[in-house]
Amino acid sequence: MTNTTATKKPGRRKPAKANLSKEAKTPANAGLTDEELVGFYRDMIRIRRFEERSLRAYQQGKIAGFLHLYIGQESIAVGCISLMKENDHVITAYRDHGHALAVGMSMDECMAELLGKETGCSKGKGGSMHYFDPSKRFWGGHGIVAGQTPLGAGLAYALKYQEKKGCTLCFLGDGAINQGAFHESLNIASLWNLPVVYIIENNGYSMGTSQERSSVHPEVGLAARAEGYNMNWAKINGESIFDIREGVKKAMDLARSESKPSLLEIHTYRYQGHSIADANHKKYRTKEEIDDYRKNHDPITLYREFVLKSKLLNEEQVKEIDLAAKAEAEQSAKFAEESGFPKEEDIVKDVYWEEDNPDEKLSQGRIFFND
Ligand SMILES: Cc1ncc(C[n+]2csc(CCOP(=O)(O)OP(=O)(O)O)c2C)c(N)n1
Ligand SMILES: [Mg+2]
Repeated sequence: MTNTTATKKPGRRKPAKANLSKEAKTPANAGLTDEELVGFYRDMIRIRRFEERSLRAYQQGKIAGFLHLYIGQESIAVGCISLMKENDHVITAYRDHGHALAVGMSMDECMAELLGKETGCSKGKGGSMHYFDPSKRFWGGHGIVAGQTPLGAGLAYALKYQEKKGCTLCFLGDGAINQGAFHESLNIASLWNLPVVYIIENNGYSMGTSQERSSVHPEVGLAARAEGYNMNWAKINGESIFDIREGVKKAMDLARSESKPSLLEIHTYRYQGHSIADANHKKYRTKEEIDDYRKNHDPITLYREFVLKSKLLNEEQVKEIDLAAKAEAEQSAKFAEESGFPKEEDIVKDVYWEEDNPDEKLSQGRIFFND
């Protein structure tokens, strides 16, 4: 058998440099109000400042367990979630702080969750990887790589079953794309025409493994795997919030109007290690690579240049937004520290819905061993 691809190593291609002034005029963005445009800046900065403060809390020994930071990827959560309407849902993996703040969860409840406090969004029992807020149609925060992808298909199935015009945004990392559950989800989503938009946040690494070393990568990109499932796909430059909105809106419209799924790949980068416990992240990538992204491709820096250039904000106002985000993050750390830990007797509460609602129990099985 001749293998024509063996010598090719296309790897992860960096997309062309973003031109935000031009991209702001594309159909998904042209109608945005000044308030909305400024709001994107505020939302991205709030996520970054919240996470920087959470990093400090971790270093101070206040957070137990994992802390996966989203710093560098903020444009994706903010851009995609800004397109959500009333019947749309969102679900993601463990790198979930950005998505949670973007759907409108408060810094207080998010920081308290990191510290394991009862005022946290998951009552202190979920931690960094398991933020939830069903009232905002935010279904987590999942620690099993690709575990959220069949759930994303299920949320979309529910929409279709209930004949609601909506869609589900299901985020995953580039490392999740080789999981069997993900491929089963793509198959069933396409076979049953489910309104789900799968969004690969391609930050180039799965823990310490570069994407080139873990995934067969067609020249056109990872999302092209959707071809095998007869599914719509696209590759998007994550350094531009406008490019993100333009590409994602098309997929969301397709899901809402024709109940068709999509697979999108958004190129991005994480500056921190896989988690804060990943102290060796400069060993599997170069300092130059990190510096290049920070200097030339950072989505917040590029967006700040855009708002200044288009005179939406002046330097002073930009600084004010930043200071307000820092103050809010600081206040959330205080709130979290002053909150109490969950009570011992509540340990099995909120674990199984049926345990907390025995009168509405549908199943007959035993829930706990000592029942
Ligand atoms: C099924 C499963 N296998 C392995 C792990 C351990 N693990 C946690 S995160 C991770 C890497 C995932 O990388 P990626 O999907 O690119 O997401 P990113 O961390 O870059 O956001 C691995 C292998 C896990 N949590 N679940
Ligand atoms: Mg990754």
